[in-house]
Amino acid sequence: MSNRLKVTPNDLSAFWMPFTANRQFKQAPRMFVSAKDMHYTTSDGRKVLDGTAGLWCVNAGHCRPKITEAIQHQAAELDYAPAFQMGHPIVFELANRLADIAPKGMDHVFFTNSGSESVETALKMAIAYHRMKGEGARTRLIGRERGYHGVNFGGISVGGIVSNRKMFGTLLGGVDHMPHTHLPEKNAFSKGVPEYGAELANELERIVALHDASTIAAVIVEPVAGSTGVILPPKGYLQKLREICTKHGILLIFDEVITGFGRLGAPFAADYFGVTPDIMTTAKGVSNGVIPMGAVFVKKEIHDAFMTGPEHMIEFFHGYTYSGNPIACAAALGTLDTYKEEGLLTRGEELAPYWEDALHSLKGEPHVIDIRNIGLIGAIELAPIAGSPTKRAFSAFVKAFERGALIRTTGDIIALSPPLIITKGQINELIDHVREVLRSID
Ligand code: PXG
Ligand code: PLP
Repeated sequence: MSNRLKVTPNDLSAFWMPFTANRQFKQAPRMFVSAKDMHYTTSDGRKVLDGTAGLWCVNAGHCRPKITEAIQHQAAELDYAPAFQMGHPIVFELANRLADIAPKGMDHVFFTNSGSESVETALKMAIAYHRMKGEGARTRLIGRERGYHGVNFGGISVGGIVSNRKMFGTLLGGVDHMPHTHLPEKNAFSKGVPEYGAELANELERIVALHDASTIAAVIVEPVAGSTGVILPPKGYLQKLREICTKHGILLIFDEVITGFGRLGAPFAADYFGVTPDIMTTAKGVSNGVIPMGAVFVKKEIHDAFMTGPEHMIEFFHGYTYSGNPIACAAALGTLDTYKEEGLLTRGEELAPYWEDALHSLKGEPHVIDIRNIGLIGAIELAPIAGSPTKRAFSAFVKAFERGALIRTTGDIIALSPPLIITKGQINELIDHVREVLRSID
């Protein structure tokens, strides 16, 4: 047995775990020690089917050879190069490769190391862009209730998840929120995008009327909200948002950290919905989650607005030590190669109907009050235990792990988002685990 398998609870105190019930976890740890394709292996040697692609990021599956080899090779050749005022070849190659698969017109890429950093980058770009164009009063940012845009101050300010905000003071000023689009009384058990709610986009007009368009820099939304429990855009909603933004000169930012790189069965949600934003934030699937990386895609017009002034001057005072880190770039190139060879950026399209049927077969199982799906995303909403919200879903999570499936829960919602290499047989297996779990919990 290797040393990694000998971790005991006594070793667990130093690491303050992110978004985790630390005390509970450390009493009954759940450890993964290796992974391959669709499965993790636990410290007690059990195989666990990955129903969540890690945290929505391992789109090509685990320990894929092209990615591993690319990282190994790069680590031995050029480990790090300064990100500011210096370059290295593969960061340019990667930017071009990404621009090639991006929605038409989104042809410039700024690298970050996470979704949270991509969001901060996009918000700063939006405000600075307007200033570069002589509209320096456009500083307001509009987000949405229940939105998740990472955990940094800009992201939680435009985000709309109460527990991610309430402990952290006054946040950014000048931020408003549109209502979310979760309407279970009208849309419960919808297959794919729901019928009702497109008119909620008109709330943006109300906010514009309140502040005047000349003060608003950008609107940021997740095309499909993931973290908050999978909230889909009603039919026509995103198109409406696009129209209103265009009409008022407001930039539209799609936060595609989850929806990017094939999750919906198209390369990006912008492709899936036929709506092109002005800025698109990504992370996760760009490098298959293997090495931290994020990428912000921007339209030429936005990029070019910065390319003025004396040529020796820095145009955008922003960037990270690890922006375009060579090993992260190698991982991303290996990831793009794998996506291409296996058609993964569109594989979800073929599988989506099968996935939809499998998920909706859970209708009628104990506790289930709604089922939602799109591409290779699914959500099963459970009735909360009276007085103990989140407890029921958390027991489902633990039971599923014990049975051999990794699922994700947020509130009382089970979210599923398997690697895009999942087979039909594995879809059945995953859904059967969930079915048995629902039948076994209180
Ligand atoms: N924007 C969106 C839309 C996201 O989903 C982020 C930004 C932040 O990315 P980083 O890389 O900073 O975590 C995210 C991340 C979950 C879950 O289970 C979702 C995320 C992260 C961790 C867990 O729902 N989304
Ligand atoms: N804090 C200090 C003291 C730093 O010197 C730097 C970067 O040089 C940062 C924070 C930002 O780090 P990063 O570029 O990795 O985001």
